[in-house]
Amino acid sequence: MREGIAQAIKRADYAAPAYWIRSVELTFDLDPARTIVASRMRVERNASGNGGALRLHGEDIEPLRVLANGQSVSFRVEGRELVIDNPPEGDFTLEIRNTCAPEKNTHLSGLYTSGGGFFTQCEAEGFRRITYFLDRPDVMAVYTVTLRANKARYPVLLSNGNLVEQGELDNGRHYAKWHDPFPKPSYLFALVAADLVAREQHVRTRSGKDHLLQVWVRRGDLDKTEHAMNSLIASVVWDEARFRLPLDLERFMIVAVGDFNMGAMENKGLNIFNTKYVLANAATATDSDFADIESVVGHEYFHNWTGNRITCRDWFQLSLKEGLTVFRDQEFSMDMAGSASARAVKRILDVRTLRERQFPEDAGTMAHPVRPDEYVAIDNFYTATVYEKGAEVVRMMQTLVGREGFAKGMALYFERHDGRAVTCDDFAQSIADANPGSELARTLPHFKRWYGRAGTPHLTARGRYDAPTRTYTLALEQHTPATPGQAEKLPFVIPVAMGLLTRDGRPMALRLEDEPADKAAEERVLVLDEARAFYTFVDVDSEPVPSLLRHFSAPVRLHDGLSDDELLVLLAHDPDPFNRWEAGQRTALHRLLAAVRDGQPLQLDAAFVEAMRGVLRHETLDPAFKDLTLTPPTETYVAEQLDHVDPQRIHAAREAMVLQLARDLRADWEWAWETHQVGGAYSPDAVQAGRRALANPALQMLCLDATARGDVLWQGKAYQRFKDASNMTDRQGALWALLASHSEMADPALQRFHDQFRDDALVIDKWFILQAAAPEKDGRVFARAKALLKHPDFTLANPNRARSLIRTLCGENPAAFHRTDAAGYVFWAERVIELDAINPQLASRVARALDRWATLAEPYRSAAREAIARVAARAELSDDVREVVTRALES
Ligand code: B3K
Ligand code: ZN
Repeated sequence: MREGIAQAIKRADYAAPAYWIRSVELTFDLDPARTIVASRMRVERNASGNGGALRLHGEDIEPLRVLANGQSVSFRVEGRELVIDNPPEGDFTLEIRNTCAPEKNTHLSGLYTSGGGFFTQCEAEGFRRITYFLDRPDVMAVYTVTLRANKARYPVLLSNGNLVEQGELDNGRHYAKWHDPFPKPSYLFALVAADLVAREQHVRTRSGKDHLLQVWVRRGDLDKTEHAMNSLIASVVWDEARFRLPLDLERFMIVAVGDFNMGAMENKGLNIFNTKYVLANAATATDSDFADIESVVGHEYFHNWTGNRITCRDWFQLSLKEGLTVFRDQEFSMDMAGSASARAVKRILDVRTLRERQFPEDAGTMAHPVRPDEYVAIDNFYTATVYEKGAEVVRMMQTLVGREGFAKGMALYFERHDGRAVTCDDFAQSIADANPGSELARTLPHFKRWYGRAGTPHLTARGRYDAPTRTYTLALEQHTPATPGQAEKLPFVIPVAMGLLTRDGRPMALRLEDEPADKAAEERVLVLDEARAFYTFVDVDSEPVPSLLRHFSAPVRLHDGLSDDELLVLLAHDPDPFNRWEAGQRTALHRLLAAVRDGQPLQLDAAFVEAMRGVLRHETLDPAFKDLTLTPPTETYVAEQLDHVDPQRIHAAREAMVLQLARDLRADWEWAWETHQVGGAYSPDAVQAGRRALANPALQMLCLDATARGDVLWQGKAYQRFKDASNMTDRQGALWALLASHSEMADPALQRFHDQFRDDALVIDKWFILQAAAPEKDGRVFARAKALLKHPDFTLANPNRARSLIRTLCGENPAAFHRTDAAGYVFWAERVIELDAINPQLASRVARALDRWATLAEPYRSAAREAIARVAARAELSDDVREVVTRALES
């Protein structure tokens, strides 16, 4: 545990290092209790620096010996640094031997053990937990790595780059030597030593070069690697086709590990993955698991160019690689999805994530810009803002310069910066410079406010139709609320993709005054770069319904004042499927908010129910799209619309809405269930998955309605489906139907599920998630979650397992978590404290569950604050958790 409160690190203080490390040879004698690391570095003085002491980072490691140019040199350890006050003049060789203790490393940062093997995680600052180094991304070195270990226990020895040598040693040991020709920052270093097996495949890139792809897993898991391998091959092909970016390595490896803090890590040539994003087969993984694997495999692979070849100058620039790479993985998944409606489904899912995770972050105590200005613990800034909002910023650039223009901009970015550590400014400049005359080039300095300013802009739109002149004037206005440390907000550059529809749903030609008649299109992008602007459309024959912010063209909150009738026109006719979905969500949201505000039981009107029936029965809409449209906004999203949040009221309103939709559309759900069954062999493709995405919720609605009426017929059918399902999507769907309808058959089903999958950790994670996510009723879900802490399969030491129960309950089940007796907050505080002693990164993620405490209504608000204060009062806290709770209390 770190001592004292660490200082905030500020972006404005960036200075190039006084020394560079150009190459490093590492030798590891791997031992779980005491690993010896020998490092030999070529150190250069930075010509533009002042020299002085050489300060190397180091944390939780012990120095044994330090030599400079082969001579011993005096050094001291000062806090988390090893300081050499008088290094030799000129360039020199520095040799350091140190030890670390992988089996004691419960932080899972640095070198640690998992399932009997050794694994590393170095981003952001894990390398310093392995050896002393200039552990900062602008120091790029060529690595040569020798691993030595017991051969029987660790038959596979991997590191970055190419295998150059391997052989036997005394005492049952062996070694392998790896060389990575690409200079890289220390955060991309990786090693693996374990008993693993690989699925292998060769691919040929366009230049005719042959590359070896490997997916390494534990023995027994090979039958779950086909999808990851296919996803990797698809990623290689896609990046070459879309951005002309080829695989630059002879071999590319993915290794799965069961204990991992996040999803996966893009180490050069040796990606290390959470098993959750590798292992899948029809029996154990759902359609969305398959989709997630494809996107995470893509994401890490795409980092090879956006992140590894061009990396970040400092950690404030994290979105340079993360925002861009999320954008790339989103585009990849969309291109893989195929049909226009499958693409729209993906876009809707991405926007839903943004609005449910990033919007609250931007409005809460941890609000920060896409390029933050300061941090205490950098691991706290791997956030939805840096990732998802960062991706939206890149997407807006693409919108402003066009798809071709964006590809040209990427090419210029690589031409200018390949092999270097650069900034978000460098990226934006490249895209703009490749597109002179574009709206991006015109607005660039203002556009870059997206990087520097936190907070979600509110975009207000008002239209006025003037029948005599046949004109329609649209007024757009923006306003961004203050965020911590940023009171004043200047206007953002907001691309607003839009169209106009007639009241009977036909698209209108869009011609602004002063534009030639032949320019009229049915969709266009307005670029709002001031606080307010007016756009007058001519030749408008009747009062239109505006369809604004199509495809969610900017990460803003839109207030267009559309009536229910107008939204229903969009729901039925908008050519943009995103806005069609959005219109449906907004009609539902209006009703939920009205019920929450009045505190009256929610009663749906016939018009809404009929509109939903229309969607469900629609002849051409995609089933997955129907499911998204028929699913009301989540409780979290509803809460985000309110200044005083009563989570129990929101829960009651939403439950009532779902129940009425189940009841009033009973016959339609039956039709949906019967007509969307999938026969034949399982495939996770969009067509099959789409059918299941509607059939399973239909089953849930039928169970819900029947159980509420005391009829057990559908519960029986659900149980049967649960037992007989030929794939995990259907099995889990049926189990969820029983849980969500509070059926008495849920418990036997859970028991059976556990018995069947007791040896599959990822499926047992699902078992915990389902129970922690179930809709709360009379406190039963919370009570069960508490009891599950004592289940023999539960452990805080495994991040997936801890998240399955704790984060699901505290972060994703508001009605179970926010209780009038404050027991949820007590549970939260206890878990944060327990976890922090084991794994600060994980603890800090859980701590974020109370980010939005200040908008809670009483009695929740005071009780939440008290729980946060209780955590903050602890003397022993990691920087990670300390930063989160301190910021929470400052609001
Ligand atoms: N770059 C890693 C994330 C590292 C998180 C460190 N706390 C995975 C990714 O974004 O691809
Ligand atoms: Zn990433």
